[in-house]
Amino acid sequence: MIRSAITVCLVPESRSGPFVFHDGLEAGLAQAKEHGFDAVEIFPPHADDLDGLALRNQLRAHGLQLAAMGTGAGWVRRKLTLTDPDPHVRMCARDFIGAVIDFAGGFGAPAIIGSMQGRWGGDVSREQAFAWLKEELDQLGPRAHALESTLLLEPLNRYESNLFNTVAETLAFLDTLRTKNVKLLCDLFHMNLEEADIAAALRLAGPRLGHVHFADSNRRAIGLGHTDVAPIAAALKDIGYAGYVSAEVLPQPDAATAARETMASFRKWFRP
Ligand code: LER
Ligand code: MN
Repeated sequence: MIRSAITVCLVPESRSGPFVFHDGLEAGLAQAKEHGFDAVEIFPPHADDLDGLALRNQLRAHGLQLAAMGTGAGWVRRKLTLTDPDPHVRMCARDFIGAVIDFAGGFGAPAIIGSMQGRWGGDVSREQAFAWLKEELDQLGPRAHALESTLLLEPLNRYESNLFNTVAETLAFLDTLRTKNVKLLCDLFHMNLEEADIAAALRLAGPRLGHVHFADSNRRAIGLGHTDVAPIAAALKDIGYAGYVSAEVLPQPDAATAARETMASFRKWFRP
């Protein structure tokens, strides 16, 4: 069964980012529950800034699950990436992501590698960037596996990364890894920019799809842009997708409307 999730951002520097709730953990959980979501996706400054026991109690009190946890604050706050030419920076990026893997894994949730993948260019050749990313993911994938969790790799649009922009390119890269524990995160906003056919790309991902960012063409809540959702919902059902569709969207026109519209679309397409 496909389940619903919504984003809670705890990073002040990402206030203008594509996250619905920005008013702290407790308020975010309460609002997620109020709007009927099954789970939250949390974007923390660092895993160490979270209290695992407190989060467990808060999630339980609201009847919510942890869907996934982002690692992008490592880039936003410290400019860490897994493909930086400086080996110390790559090591810090690995540590940052590793801490999120360990924390989220305790909740049965995956960590997300989006902007922490970085990009090639300047002194870093395309081949070198892929080699470094492979090296790092072959360490981080087993770390998630040890916690019976997975790691999520998210293809971004061309303005955010030049490593891979499409599902097909990302799958080809995943095939080169030793670890089989890295799954694909498909963000419908990025896919709207990069894929010729979003539904066909989701079908190509098939069982390797681990998470979906449920965003419309303009990165607003699904229903507030021009994405044709019918073939996307049909593809997710046909491939037997049983993960989350998570609202990683701008809080526009406001957070409550974004949450309400997302939930209305979720019920329309996945709970008719
Ligand atoms: C992260 O999930 C993402 O989609 C990137 O665009 C970073 O904001
Ligand atoms: Mn995303």
